[in-house]
Amino acid sequence: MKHLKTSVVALLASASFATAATACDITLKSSDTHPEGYPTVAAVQYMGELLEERSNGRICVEVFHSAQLGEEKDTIEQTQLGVIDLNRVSLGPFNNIIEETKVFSLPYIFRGTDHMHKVVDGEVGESILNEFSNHGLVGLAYYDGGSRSFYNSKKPITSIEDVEGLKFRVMQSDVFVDMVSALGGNATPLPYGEVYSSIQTGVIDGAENNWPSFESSGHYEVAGYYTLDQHLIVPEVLVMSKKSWDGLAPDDQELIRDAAKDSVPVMRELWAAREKASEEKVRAAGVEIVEDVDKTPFINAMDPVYEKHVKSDKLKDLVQKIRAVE
Ligand code: GTR
Repeated sequence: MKHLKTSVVALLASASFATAATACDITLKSSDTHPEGYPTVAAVQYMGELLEERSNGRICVEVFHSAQLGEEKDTIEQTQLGVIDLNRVSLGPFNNIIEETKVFSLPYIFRGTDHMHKVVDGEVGESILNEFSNHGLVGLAYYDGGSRSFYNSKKPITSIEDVEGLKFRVMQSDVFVDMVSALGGNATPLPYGEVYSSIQTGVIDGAENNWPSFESSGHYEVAGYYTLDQHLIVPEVLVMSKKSWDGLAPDDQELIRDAAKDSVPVMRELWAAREKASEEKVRAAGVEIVEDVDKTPFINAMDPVYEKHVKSDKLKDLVQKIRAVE
């Protein structure tokens, strides 16, 4: 723990290392939709620091934050093509590409953060990371993505009945479209970067996300009602282009894998701190928070989503294994 704290402090103190990337033999270009300072961005920068140190300055990572390289769906394609080397994304946008990732996008599949950590750190997590290699990618590590809940500009959602007829943006995955439909709402899959203006102009009534994203995106400025129904805990994932990966020596591949894994505990610590800070900021801004919503009707409404998306024996087995993790 002491070691961890020191690492985080070191990371925060060395904000300029990304610019040093130009001196390296290999500079891995990494994408993230979030701004500088967001835990996912800081974690990949930290991974880059480890890599640079352990390769004696040969391998560096340059993080292009704030969607500079594009929206997630497009950057995933670019990563498969080898134009982008590393990509930190939600697992959600992979659902339509890699079937197995759907199990981590099922509403209420995880009982909480501890359960999610145990699952992604265990056999199921490893097996899903391995699936990426059949799709031009290498799965390196899971990061935290908190619990996602609904927010909107119209009214407080105090029960499932309030969802009826509301228009929500979801990430680009059929699982989330069906999830909102099952609750009686209407879902529109949209890129993250279009959500703010879409709420502002009334194209949609709201969206759903965790505290840090709700805050850092500024969505709380245009959607003043947030209901903590916590329907999703979708892990984030750090992937590498298989094209870039295959061009590296096995020893360097190992360095990358290890640096990615070693960034996970640091990320979890940064995440926990940012969740608190974002919550404070949103509350201070006067957003109306519904905390005590009865989740049971939300959970019960999800049966059709499971029926539709958990069809094959493989997915059924994965769901069973996730549930069995204590
Ligand atoms: C965030 C996640 C992003 C992105 C975004 C979204 O929580 O960190 O990777 O997926 O949600 O809703 O598009």
